[in-house]
Amino acid sequence: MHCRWLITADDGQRVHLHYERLDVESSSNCSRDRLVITDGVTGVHLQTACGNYLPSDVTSSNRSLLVDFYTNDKVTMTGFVATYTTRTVVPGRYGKTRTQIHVIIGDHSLSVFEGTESAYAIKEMHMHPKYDDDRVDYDIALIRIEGPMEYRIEVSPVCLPDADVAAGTECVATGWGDTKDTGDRTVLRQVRLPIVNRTTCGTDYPGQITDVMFCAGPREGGKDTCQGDSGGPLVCRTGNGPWTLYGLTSWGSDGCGIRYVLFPD
Ligand SMILES: [Ca+2]
Repeated sequence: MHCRWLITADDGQRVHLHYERLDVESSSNCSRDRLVITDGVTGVHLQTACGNYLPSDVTSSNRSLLVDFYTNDKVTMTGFVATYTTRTVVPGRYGKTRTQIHVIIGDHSLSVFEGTESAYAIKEMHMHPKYDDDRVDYDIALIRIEGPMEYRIEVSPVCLPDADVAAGTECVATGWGDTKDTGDRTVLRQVRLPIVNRTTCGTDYPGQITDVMFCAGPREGGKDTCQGDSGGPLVCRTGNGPWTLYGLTSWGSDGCGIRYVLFPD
């Protein structure tokens, strides 16, 4: 059996779905009975749910939300109860508003549904109050997601530093950004980048490196983050210590793999 509901809000509004109960046959990758939520306008997959765990709330990124319920005739459960509300979009300074984006955790391949992905609506977004568009200072924002996040093998927290990372330390940047045809960008990729001495970086980027930035990457180029990697993490560890988040991919020279990439300090 396949049931479909298309929920459409007025122009400029978003559909917010909240679950009261879920009681659907549990299977790996939800391959049997399942509830599938997609954005009604773009067709972007937002959530697949089965079993008894209450999924997180989900919000459409446009004015409509598509709810598909699939069930075979093998195991019969009581189904699901969900309610929806419509929300007005408040334009933000982020280019996109809070309700136009969602956070996906536990993903690896963007082209394959691996069953490890979970989508979250966004409760709050805070740009750094000192963000400077010209100098690209404080290029960082904080996002609070709706609902609790469960840690598991694909999803774990990262430590935050209490001191600067030393120049020369080999760190790791990750992302789904442009690979300039060096590999498949639909799969999460990583690159090792050494932290660059601040004076060296200031010499190579005269007048552009402020006190709240640092650089990473080999001076000769060849290894870099690229368009689409921005906002992704740069993590470092000392010895066998915990991986710690020191920066986020911010900006670099025109083109990729030419010189260092800059991170907010
Ligand atoms: Ca995937």
